[in-house]
Amino acid sequence: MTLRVGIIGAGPSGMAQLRAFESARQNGADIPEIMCFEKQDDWGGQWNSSWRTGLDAHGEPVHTSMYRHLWSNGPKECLEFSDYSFDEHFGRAISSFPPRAVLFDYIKGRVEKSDVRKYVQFNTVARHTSYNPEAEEFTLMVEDLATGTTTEHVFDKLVVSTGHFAFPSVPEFNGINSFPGEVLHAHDFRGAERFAGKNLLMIGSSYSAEDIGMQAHKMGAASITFSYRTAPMGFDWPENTVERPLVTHFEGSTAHFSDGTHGEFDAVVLCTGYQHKYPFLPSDLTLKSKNVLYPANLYKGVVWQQNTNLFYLGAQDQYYTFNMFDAQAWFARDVMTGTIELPSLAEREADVQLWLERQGALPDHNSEADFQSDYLRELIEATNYPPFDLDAVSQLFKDWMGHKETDILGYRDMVHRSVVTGTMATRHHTRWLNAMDDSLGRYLGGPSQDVDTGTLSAVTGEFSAK
Ligand code: FAD
Ligand code: NA7
Repeated sequence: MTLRVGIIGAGPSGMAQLRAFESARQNGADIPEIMCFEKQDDWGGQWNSSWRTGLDAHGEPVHTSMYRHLWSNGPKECLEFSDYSFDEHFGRAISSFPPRAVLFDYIKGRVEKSDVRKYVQFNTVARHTSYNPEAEEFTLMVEDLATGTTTEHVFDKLVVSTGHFAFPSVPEFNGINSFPGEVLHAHDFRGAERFAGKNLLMIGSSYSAEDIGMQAHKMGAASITFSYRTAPMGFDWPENTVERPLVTHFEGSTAHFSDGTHGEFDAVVLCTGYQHKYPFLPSDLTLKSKNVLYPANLYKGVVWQQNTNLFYLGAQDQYYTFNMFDAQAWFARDVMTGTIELPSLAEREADVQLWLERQGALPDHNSEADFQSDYLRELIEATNYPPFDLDAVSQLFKDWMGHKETDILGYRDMVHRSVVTGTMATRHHTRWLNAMDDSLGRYLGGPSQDVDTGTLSAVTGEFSAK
């Protein structure tokens, strides 16, 4: 009987799984029966952004956490598909840090060129899964959100690619319930325009805090205060930005910090991360993890240890994104079809332990990038995913992190070289700080319509303010 594969979620990870099978088909292989379920009306996951917050038109939790004016927070050269380059998609060189719409266009371009959309049922949410160990089959119940009709499907292999940045982690702070201004989690942030002239408190010290804080600066916030739990980010912030240790409590619009300082704020954005949440899975198949580079219980970061018919894609914290999902999808495909034979549970456990020990000893961000590069190396070496120079990408990550240290507002103006095509990125026509139109047309269009009058960028010092 033909293998039956179910894929839940058609974000970049689910799209990678579809592409992996398509690539095998193009190489002459027989491929399984595939069904992919996507609760939104289009693919692209986080990149298929929405103005909505809370519940969507069907009463489902809104998935995306992306927002207006979101530009890539890492060089595009670090996430480039090795079988579909930026040059191939755009027909010319572009800059290294494109806005959301441009990256969305890129990931859609690859799958639109293959005939894989037919596998995806849109507006269809996974509701419930059970596993029959005797038959070695999953039964997945899905709901067609347009009609409310539920149906059951039986699969030999199940791929969970629903992402893990959609269900916010929202801690409690004493007195926050009487804070008179706006309090929101980063998941519900859609644009910083309304923070112009406001004093803003951001709790958290990772990517969301940094980016939303600097968006607010870009849009004219009066001041930005970051409150950290473990360690400050320590960038060379603009003058209106400070870092404080954790909030101890709120009194009205005043936040008190653990170093004894306090401040008055108009709005609070909780940039406190996300929960892994898989409400359609039984507890014995559910990944429970923090946002880490190597979640326990997944062999090669992909295969569920106690049931090797279950696969998770994109479940780790991400330096690499699109190309890592590819490496995982190619690996998962080959395990599913038997091309890769899995070792025993004890051997898999020993392998996971080695990675966990190494993860536990990572001293800094540079070693984290190397760690994830080595992880990709293992996956790619095991499959026929087109290899690319992972050491060179690791170096790109380190250059990027160095640029952020030098100039947190200017690192996106830097250019990097593709390891896939050797093409050097072009400088964008408008510096990030002054780019106020993040549309695809504007990005690909001509010279600046924006008044390019920002502060001189320390990284890209060659620009002169006009
Ligand atoms: P997602 O993109 O989250 O896609 C999961 C899909 O599963 C969604 O389409 C969702 O609708 C669907 N789904 C969920 N539950 C169900 C269900 N029960 N039934 C059916 N379908 C379901 N990465 C970068 O490379 N560069 C960036 O600049 C960048 N910025 C980011 C900014 C933010 C605010 C966030 C949150 C993430 C950012 N990322 C960035 C990382 C991003 O997570 C990845 O790029 C990528 O989107 C992950 O792909 P995924 O398919 O694993 O998950
Ligand atoms: P991350 O990277 O998971 O970071 C979460 C942050 O939230 C991190 O700084 C945490 O501090 C902080 N946090 C978590 N819980 C608390 C509490 N209770 N109090 C204070 N601070 C807390 O999530 P992001 O949203 O920044 O990034 C996720 C993705 O979105 C990422 O891939 C980006 O590309 C965009 P800690 O350091 O653990 O003390």
